[in-house]
Amino acid sequence: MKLDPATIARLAEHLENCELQGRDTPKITDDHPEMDWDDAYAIQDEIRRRKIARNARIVGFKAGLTSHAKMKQMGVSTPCFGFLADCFALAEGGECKVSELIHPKVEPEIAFVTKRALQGPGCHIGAVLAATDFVMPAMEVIDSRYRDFKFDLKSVVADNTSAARFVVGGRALPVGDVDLRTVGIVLEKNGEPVAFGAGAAVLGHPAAAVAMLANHLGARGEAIPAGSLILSGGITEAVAVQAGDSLALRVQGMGSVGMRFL
Ligand code: 0L1
Ligand code: MG
Repeated sequence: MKLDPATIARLAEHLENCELQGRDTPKITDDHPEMDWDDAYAIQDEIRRRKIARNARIVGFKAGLTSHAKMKQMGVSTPCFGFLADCFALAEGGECKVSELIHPKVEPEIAFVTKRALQGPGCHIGAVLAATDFVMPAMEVIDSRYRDFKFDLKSVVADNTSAARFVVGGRALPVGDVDLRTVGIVLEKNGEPVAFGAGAAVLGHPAAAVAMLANHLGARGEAIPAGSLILSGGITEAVAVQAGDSLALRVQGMGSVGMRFL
């Protein structure tokens, strides 16, 4: 690690305040170009610790930048991982307040809910499918705290991978009842289809993203607990939204999930 504990705590407080106050900031590597991956995840961990200290519950995890479309959109080549707190969750069909956010975008995703703990190293798609209770359609609202989306991957990891809000809905299916590689999705904005894809856009199979997450956590001495909700990553590019927009995600055989931006 290159940053001292006081700097990590200060950067975590700064980024979390930006999140809570809906204001942007230059990317933190501008002032700390020496920052390494351990520093980036330590800042994210400190944000998680701050939320838990205020009685937030950690309900799961997210994988980000798991599709080629997202990697190309963001100019990066590796996935990243973050956590999900209960305060990020929106009701199905509910409202997302744009005034609380900076520049939100929506990603169509497949959510996994685990019935058994998963821990790397050596976690693979088969282990993920065996440990999955059910899968559901999900939309993630990402909201990078970095001004004009100008960031690098370490800054993004420190910023909890732009996590802001999420909604799950539709049909909760046993994972054996759907082929997550070929399942088709349509994302609609104000009734118009704006993005299309299939599950295989996420690392060939969305469960591969969950396996990567388990291996990432295992390398840090952590696991995915039973009962976790995991967002496996955007199947398409993220779609920018503004107040007044209605978004719906339709997933073949799994129903739909929606939300409105106010
Ligand atoms: O969920 C994600 O794919 C996170 C992406 C992080 C970068 C961004 O803000 O687009
Ligand atoms: Mg995402």
